[in-house]
Amino acid sequence: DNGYRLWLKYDAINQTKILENYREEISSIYSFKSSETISIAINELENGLEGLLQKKVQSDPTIKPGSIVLLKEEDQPTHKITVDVPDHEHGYIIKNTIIDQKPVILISSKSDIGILYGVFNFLRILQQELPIENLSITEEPKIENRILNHWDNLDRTVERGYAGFSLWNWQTLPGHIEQRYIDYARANASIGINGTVLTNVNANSTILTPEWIKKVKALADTFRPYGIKVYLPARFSSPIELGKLPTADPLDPQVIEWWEKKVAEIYKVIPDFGGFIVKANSEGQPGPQDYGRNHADGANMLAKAVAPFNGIIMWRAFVYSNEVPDDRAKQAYNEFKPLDGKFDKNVLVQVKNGAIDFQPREPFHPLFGAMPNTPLMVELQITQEYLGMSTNLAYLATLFEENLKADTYAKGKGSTVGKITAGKLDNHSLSAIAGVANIGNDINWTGHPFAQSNWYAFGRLAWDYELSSEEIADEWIPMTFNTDKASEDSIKNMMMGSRETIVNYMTPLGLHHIMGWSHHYGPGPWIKDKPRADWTSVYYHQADNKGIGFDRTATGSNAVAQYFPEVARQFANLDTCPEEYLLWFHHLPWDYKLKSGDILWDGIVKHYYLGAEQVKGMQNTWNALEGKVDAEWHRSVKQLLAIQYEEAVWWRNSCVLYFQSFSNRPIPAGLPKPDHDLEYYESLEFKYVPGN
Ligand code: BDP
Repeated sequence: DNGYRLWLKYDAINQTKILENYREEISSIYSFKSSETISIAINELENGLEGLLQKKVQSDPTIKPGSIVLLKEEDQPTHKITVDVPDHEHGYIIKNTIIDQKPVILISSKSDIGILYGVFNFLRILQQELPIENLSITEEPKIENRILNHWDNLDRTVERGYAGFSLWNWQTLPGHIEQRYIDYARANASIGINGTVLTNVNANSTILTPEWIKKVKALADTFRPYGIKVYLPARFSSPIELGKLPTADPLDPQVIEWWEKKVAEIYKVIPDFGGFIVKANSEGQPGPQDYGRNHADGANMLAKAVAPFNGIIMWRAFVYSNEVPDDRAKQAYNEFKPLDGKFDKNVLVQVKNGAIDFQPREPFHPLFGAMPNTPLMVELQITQEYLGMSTNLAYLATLFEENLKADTYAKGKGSTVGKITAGKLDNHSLSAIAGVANIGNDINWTGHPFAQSNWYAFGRLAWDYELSSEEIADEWIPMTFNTDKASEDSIKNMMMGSRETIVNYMTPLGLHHIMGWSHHYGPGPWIKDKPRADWTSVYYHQADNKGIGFDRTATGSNAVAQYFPEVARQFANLDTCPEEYLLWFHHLPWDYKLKSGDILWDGIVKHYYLGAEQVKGMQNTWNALEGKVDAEWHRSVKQLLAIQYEEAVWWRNSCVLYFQSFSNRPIPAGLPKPDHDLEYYESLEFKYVPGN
């Protein structure tokens, strides 16, 4: 199995009793009306059931006992049934019921897409080998726009992409539709993703030229029956680059007109175009501040252009400047909070999960809860820019869950990031969530086979941010591996601990941003003296002979004050600050006493050693699964785990030796000494890292 089929494998059910039962219970597929989307749903059922049940289950124009009945709510009366379906257009029910005195499995929704989602859920139930006698499922998405952000460039390289080149073959578009595009749409629909930004936030205005819009249209047409809208990044300076205007000032009438025309041109070709994402005045990207305007001026100008077409603008809050003499972690809040309430109704502010940048662990971004009058959407990174790229096994659902469940206390207890993103805390009807895609043209889509679980998990959490990472693993594992329960359990254990393992050997106890220069691969705690201090490591760890950590309390940058008081107090106080955030918020002496009784230096070192040991543990678990999982997967993951172990040791040795040069303390007794000295680790250089 080369992994191409993702979680939609539909291999035969291996428990005979369950298989027999399913074969008895399911006879045919009935659908009252057809449409492109319903045909897709039927096709999916036919293929899925043939694989899972090892028998052909076909469409039938009459309802039979055991039919799977696909019915829009409006067609229920014709069939003399009334079954409540969710109000949400994309919600659905799956229910055992009786039609014409025949027991059937009914999948019903207000919309065709809802039915397709229901079909995928039904197949998921079978893939998990769950009972189907008493189904009574009601589902609806908690977030309206569930969007992948591709950081794909027009030359098909992918920024921070580690799974090959971009899926979008711009050369042969629009004439040639690759099967991949269809399979991509299908995989996304199976988890409820309903939007995709096709190209990089570090945008190229060429994508907005007529020739390229035709290519985008071809993709939009392909994705539409799967319920997926396309979005594009808007390069703020496009009126200059494409329109030959002297300015891109958002208040300039000519600029406004240029965007209005451009938007009308796009909608003429793609009537359901989703809208734009904008990275402005960030890391060198152009933006409204180039003309003395603010983010709201820029966002609203674009928002007005797309509003007549129901388009939205996702304006990113990932802004920071090395010219601002303040903690980078504070800057987005300082810039955006004063703009709360100043954005047009169809603007969302897109905020990364943490205030720095997709680190293995970050506290939640203080903007969550701080802008009640603006719909905020969280941006999660599915691609593993800072978590070992595609050589490390990291099940990120635990990270996503930690973030979505983080409590901002904006309106008292329970004001979670998930709730804010869903618009439920402040009653915004517009809501969205973004995940920076980890997908490329590798045969298995994601590079590391296990990275498929992160695409899956993002989709599932986008649909229901209250799901737990464990529940999601419980779905994904049986869908992906056709194996026994005990093997599933050990895979799950390995996945559930995998992100914490990486935190241990990369950035334990709240350390952050100490990776290799520019490409972000491997350790680089020694990075200093670069053109921007906020791109160095020493800026973040602040290690010296006395101690280590970034003081973000009142004695330091006071970034804690950006949180609501309950949270601010918790982080600021050493007695209550969770140790996983310790050095994020505090600069502490090397002999500071940790809860374990260890002094800080020993604690740091032990985390690094533990992390590397844990990778060994994963290797052992995986080795024991030989013969229990697909041979190709086994070989591939085994090799990757061996690389990961080397990388874990590389991280461990580099960081321990480097920090030791400040602490001047020995490595605690019983732990082996690194093989080389610090100079050696500092001299290691990597000439080729993908996605840089
Ligand atoms: C950082 C990446 C950089 C992205 C930037 C962003 O290193 O490549 O362009 O974020 O999100 O994580 O805009």
